[in-house]
This record gives sequence, C-alpha cells and structure tokens, in this order.
Amino acid sequence: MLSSEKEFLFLFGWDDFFESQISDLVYLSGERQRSTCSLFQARVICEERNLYRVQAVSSQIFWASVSGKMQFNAVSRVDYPAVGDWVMVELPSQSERGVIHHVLQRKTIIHRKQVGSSTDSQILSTNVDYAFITSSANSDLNYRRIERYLAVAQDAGVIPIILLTKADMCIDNISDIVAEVRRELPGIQVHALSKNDFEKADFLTSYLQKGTTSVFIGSSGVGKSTIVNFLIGDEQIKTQDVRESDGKGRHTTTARNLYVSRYGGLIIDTPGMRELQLSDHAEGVRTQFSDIEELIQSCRFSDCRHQTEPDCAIKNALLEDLLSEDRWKSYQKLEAEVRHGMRKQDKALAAEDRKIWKKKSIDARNKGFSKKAKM
Ligand SMILES: Nc1nc2c(ncn2[C@@H]2O[C@H](COP(=O)(O)OP(=O)(O)OP(=O)(O)O)[C@@H](O)[C@H]2O)c(=O)[nH]1
Ligand SMILES: [Mg+2]
Ligand SMILES: [Zn+2]
Repeated sequence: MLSSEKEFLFLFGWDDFFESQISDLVYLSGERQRSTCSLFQARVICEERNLYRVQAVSSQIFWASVSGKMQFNAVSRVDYPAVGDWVMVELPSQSERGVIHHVLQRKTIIHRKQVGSSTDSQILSTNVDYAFITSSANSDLNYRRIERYLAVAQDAGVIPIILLTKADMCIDNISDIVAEVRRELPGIQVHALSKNDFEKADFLTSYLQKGTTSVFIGSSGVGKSTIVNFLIGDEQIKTQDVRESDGKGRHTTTARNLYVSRYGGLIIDTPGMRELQLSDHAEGVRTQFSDIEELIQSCRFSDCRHQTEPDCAIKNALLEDLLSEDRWKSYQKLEAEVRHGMRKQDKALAAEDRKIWKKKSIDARNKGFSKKAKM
C-alpha cells in the first residue's frame, strides 16, 4: 500500500476494527484488471436519494449506488449506507458510477425514529466519535430539548459536547450561562462560541484531531453550517438568516455531508431537526439520568411511585435541593415517552409479524404446500 493511501486511511478514521472485517471479503486493493471483483474501501461523504458520494483511498470521489443484491437483502433503512459509513465499492471500468457491495459493520450509529413510522429509523450519521449538540445561547436555549439530543448521542455510545452558539447575541453574561448549563446537565462538556471569534475557540482543536469524526446536530438556524464553514476554511455551505418573526431557522441545509476540518478531524454537517422522538433510546435516557436512576434504586420500596411512600430517595433529594424539580419532571416525561414508544413499537412489530405470516401462509397455500391442497 502506498504511503499516501495509508495517510488517507488514517485521516478518514480507518482502523483495525474495519480492517478485520475485510479479510473475508474479496479485497484486491489497487488491482483493477479484474474489474468484477475489484472491491476497495471508501467512506460515504454525502447521501442523496439512493445515491451515495464516496471518497475512495485513491483520493477519487464519485457517486455510487447499492448493488442489486444489497437491495434485495435489505430489510430496513439501516441496511443501506449512510454518511460516515465505510463501504466496499467497485468502480467498473469505463464507468463514472460506482457500485456499493457491502456496508462494513458500524462502530456507532446515531439514529432517530423516522417521522411518520413507528418502526423504521433514520440514520443521522455513523462511525462518529463526538456529537456537537448545537444550540444558540439566547432565549432559544432549552434544556429539555438538549436532553433529548443527549439521550440520542449517549444511546449511540458517542461522546456528546454541548455547543452554545451566538454568544455575541446573548444579553446575559455568556460564562454565567455556560456555568448554568454545566450545573443543569452534570458530567457533560459545555462550550460557548460566536462566529466573530471561532479562531479563539481552542477547545475545537482538542476534539477535532486527525482520525476522529464529529457530527453537528441541533435545531435549524442555530449555526451548525456557519461553524462547519469556518472549520473547512471555506464558505462552501449555504447559511441563511433566521426568521425575524419567530427566531426559527429555515432548514437551509437539506443533506448530510462529511468534510475534512482545518484541524484534521472529520466533521459532518446535518440538516436542522424539528422533532426528536425518543421511543427507541431507552439506554440513552438511562445514561442521561443515571443520577436519578441511582436514587430510585435506593427508595425503600422497589415499586415506589415517589409520591406518598416513606423513605423515598427522590422526594428526599427534591426536599434537600439535590435534585431540581425541572430535571425530575423532565426525566418522568422522557421516561414515559420511551415506555409509550416501546409499547407502540411492540404493537407495530407484532402487526408487521402478523402480516408477514399471513403472506407466508397465503404463498404456501398458493404453491399447494398446505395440507388441504395435498389431499
Ligand atoms: N450573530 C451571530 N449569528 C450567527 C452565529 N452563528 C450563526 N449565525 C447566523 O445564524 C444564521 C443561521 O446559521 P446556519 O449556519 O445557516 O444555521 P444551521 O444550524 O446550519 O441551520 P440549518 O441548516 O437550517 O439546520 C445565519 O444567518 C448565521 O450567519 C453567531 O455566532 N453569531
Ligand atoms: Mg445548516
Ligand atoms: Zn421513591
């Protein structure tokens, strides 16, 4: 392998985890003469309507679609490539369009429930190390919304970092706000910045090291693309003023894209999100509120409802101001949402199962396999 290829692989986050997966795939790096089985690794840097832009080891960037076999075997959306994925791809000679044959197992998947579907997930990005949960530091700052993002990141095993943007537009002292957010969300890294002094934001260099991948997530208009533009050293991505009337963004970014940042680490810009359902992020909610879960464990009764029961650790913590009323309410709400979502999901899965079985038995009958038909 050429040293430039090694450098590329390192820069793009390739490591033993992925290397070990390709030994059982047909892997003929750099060997193109047998084009039908010349698979090589590439990272998905953009996704648009069933087409994937991939960056290959040879520095080539091209569009690729998934192979017929992959499509045939795919059961749900998660079986298709997503931005951040490492894929094994083929570029047939004389063709500009590649064919993706495999998606390598992912280290991490940040996903959310597909709006309007009770079972399918939408992948926000994969193989990510850090998730910058971006929120403007002004009146739009909403702990309960940030907690949802935290749950989603932590559920994926990705390190969350809260990024408070537009510090320049803040009426209150920004360091007071940072201190308050740190108090409110214990154990989470919190940083503030403003577009006038991105250069001074030293903390970015410590996260965006070569070989790492970070994703920016948050509502529309909070300034994700503005910071990504700075980090790629170019005004490549369109940004747009927030609406005067309600301070909301306009959903300027419409696709996820991966770039190399000026500090070496890879960054993914994503479209702003309207809603974030939590039904399949039970683990993330648990991690996010591990202090509360621990308290619950020490209530005297295992089925304590934290209302009138004696020796209730939650009530005691609330009385002693060790737990804020807001945080307790937020936990109850998110936990109920997870439970409700899981019940709905169970029902939907059961209904889907029933449909599949019904179809199978109809197929079997049509093929004359049913007992009745044989007799
Ligand atoms: N004053 C000020 N404005 C900012 C700052 N960061 C971003 N903006 C402005 O906020 C507006 C929205 O920024 P974008 O970067 O497009 O926001 P986004 O999060 O990418 O929005 P979507 O792509 O819709 O999700 C733009 O007009 C930016 O110039 C900041 O630090 N200070
Ligand atoms: Mg944007
Ligand atoms: Zn209790």
